[in-house]
Amino acid sequence: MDVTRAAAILDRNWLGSSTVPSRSLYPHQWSWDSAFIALGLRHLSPARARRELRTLFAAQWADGRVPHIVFDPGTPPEAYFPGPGFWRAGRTSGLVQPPVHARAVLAVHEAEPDQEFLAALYPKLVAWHDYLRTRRDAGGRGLVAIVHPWESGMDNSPAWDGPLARVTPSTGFVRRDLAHGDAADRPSDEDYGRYVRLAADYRDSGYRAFGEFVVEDPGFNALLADAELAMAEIADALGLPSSGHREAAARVAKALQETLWDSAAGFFFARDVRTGALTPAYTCAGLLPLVLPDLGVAPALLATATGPRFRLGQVHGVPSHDLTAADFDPARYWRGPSWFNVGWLVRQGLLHHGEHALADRLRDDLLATAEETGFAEYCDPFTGEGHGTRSFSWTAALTVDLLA
Ligand code: 9YW
Repeated sequence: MDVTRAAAILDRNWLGSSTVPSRSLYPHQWSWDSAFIALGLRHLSPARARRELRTLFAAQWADGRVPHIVFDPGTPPEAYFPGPGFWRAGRTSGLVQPPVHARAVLAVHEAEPDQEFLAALYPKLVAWHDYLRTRRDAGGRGLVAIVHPWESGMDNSPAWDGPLARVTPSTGFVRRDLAHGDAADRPSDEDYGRYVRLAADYRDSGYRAFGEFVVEDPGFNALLADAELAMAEIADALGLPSSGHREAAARVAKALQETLWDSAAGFFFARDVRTGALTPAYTCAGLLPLVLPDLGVAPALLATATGPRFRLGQVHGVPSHDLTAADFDPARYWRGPSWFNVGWLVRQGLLHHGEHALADRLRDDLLATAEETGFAEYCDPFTGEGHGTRSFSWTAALTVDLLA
């Protein structure tokens, strides 16, 4: 495959200072999407990759949070729900998404060194991670808690079913997503009602209070630890002390292994902070700690990844949910299908842990599936059939990165 088709998608989805995940379904800028998009753009136009990240960080809040959506002023408000009128936070939402940005900033700099860019983004990344560390440690275990399923980036993950069950769904709103996506591929109405209720409650607390959904997600926290490792490299490149970042990464990695690792299961589970219990679902978020090079439990986690629950290397991509679970659904969003960003992250992890043959197989599969599905949002792990929207930006961008 050559990069032409993927590059054309990124061109079509470019708004002038940022990229939409999808022209139809997601017509604004999303936080972690922009980081993945920048990883691809850096090979096509480093200047555009820098612009993508600068635009996102221009919308950073005074408290350091990087909002999960930055609304495009040129797009009609009714194009996406919940839009700016719902959030009442200027041109952004008030939630966050996984902190993959430091890794992206570093990678963009490596593609084309730019000290000015790095120096401008570094303090913003420090403030972002400080916000997570100081304002989100709801459980007091040195881990970040998310306050909404959207914050995980894996909206309807089965790991959220328990904590979400406490939330009374909102009604009386109109879903815009169903106009652009097959209802069988999207979250259910009931889940969507709960998302809206949680977001409204959080908004009404001034985006401060921990509500009914408070969860320590292994994926989010592993990506924060990895981001701190990237920060150490950024600090080195800027000639600044970097040891604080390495220690921060080690602290999060230690807390992950001490509090979310289940050695009998060989897996990382999310913790429901309200009950204190681990949520029992094996989801792809529990595989993301593989991105950490010093992960002591990596051999056991790799055994789970290649075992019957995820069958890494034998199915398409990395299934978002346990293939053996009764509620595994190969088409519905984060309840089974394989997503390309997770595949890309797990491939990084395989490389860190010396699994080169498996990493190559995963790469070849991701590239073939991306092309065959028209750069779908996600795919059926068994058949490779595309689901969700097509011409999806991070699928295209990560294809570009894998081809580089
Ligand atoms: C939604 C934009 C976002 C991603 C998330 C994904 C989805 C938004 O789309 O959430 O409307 O459900 O779950 O990870 O950032 O691509």
